[in-house]
Amino acid sequence: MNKICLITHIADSDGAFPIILAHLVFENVDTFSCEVKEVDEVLQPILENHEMYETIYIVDLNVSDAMASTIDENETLKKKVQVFDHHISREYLNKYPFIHVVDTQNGRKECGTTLFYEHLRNKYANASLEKEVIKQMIELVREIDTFDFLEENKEKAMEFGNLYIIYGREKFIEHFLKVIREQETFAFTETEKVLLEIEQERTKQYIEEKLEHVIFATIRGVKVGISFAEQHRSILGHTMAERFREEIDIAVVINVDRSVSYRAEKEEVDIIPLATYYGGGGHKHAGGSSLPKDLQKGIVEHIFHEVEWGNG
Ligand SMILES: [Mn+2]
Repeated sequence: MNKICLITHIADSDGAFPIILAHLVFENVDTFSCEVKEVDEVLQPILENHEMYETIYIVDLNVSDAMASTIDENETLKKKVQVFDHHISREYLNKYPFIHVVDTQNGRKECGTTLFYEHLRNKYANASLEKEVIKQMIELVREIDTFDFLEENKEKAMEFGNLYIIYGREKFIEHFLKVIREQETFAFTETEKVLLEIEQERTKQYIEEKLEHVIFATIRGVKVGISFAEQHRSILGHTMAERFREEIDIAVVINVDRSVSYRAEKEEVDIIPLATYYGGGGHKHAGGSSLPKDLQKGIVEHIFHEVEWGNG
């Protein structure tokens, strides 16, 4: 079989797990991890060398409309590229036959991993995809990614999400690939339990500290709370939206290294218009947008006023 290319989201376990699935099914696979705004840029050179690949998968991410249209005009590429995404703000891209954006199916919220898993199961007969251990783990990824928790799973799913932080992306992939290959069912090891306990306490403190410094503001008529954080952005956003329910409709978490996250809790609130206005998108209650170009340089100039920039 020829080589497979897989581009996934760099941010979380929903981006990492498709890599595990690909390694289980395919012998020869090149993987690329990036942010939403980087997909076109990462994809461009891959398309130029597409002969190398049998299929080019993009999971938990999407291409721009312009890029999709370019692919659509090329008979070879349009058969070779397959996109599996669950960000509803990109649903309009379903007009292209090779793009599959699914937010909810049979009353269940989907994620990049579940969509890719279903595709692989339908297309390739592979015994490891049918193992109980993989089904259990995929459900945990789905719940942590969509916050669509089954009550009996909630704690486990949150802990599984924390394991991604504890292990880090590469180790997480390596470790759980091994677990799937060697085990029949999923359970935390004794060491993981200890690490999770420590991590849980640390996360709690981190979030409480961040919540003490929330900045309240109104942006485009929406009452928001703003926090600067690099870790636990999803849970921080959710906790902020819950804790300050009276004061705000949307929790904004800015990671100056990466992007802006938006979270909401109230049923009637939709974050998509605000996220879209600032060049992003996502789901009704969770989304993101990119940072302005040169933001970090702007911050440095704001602090130091007189700055001469070095090369590189
Ligand atoms: Mn996702």
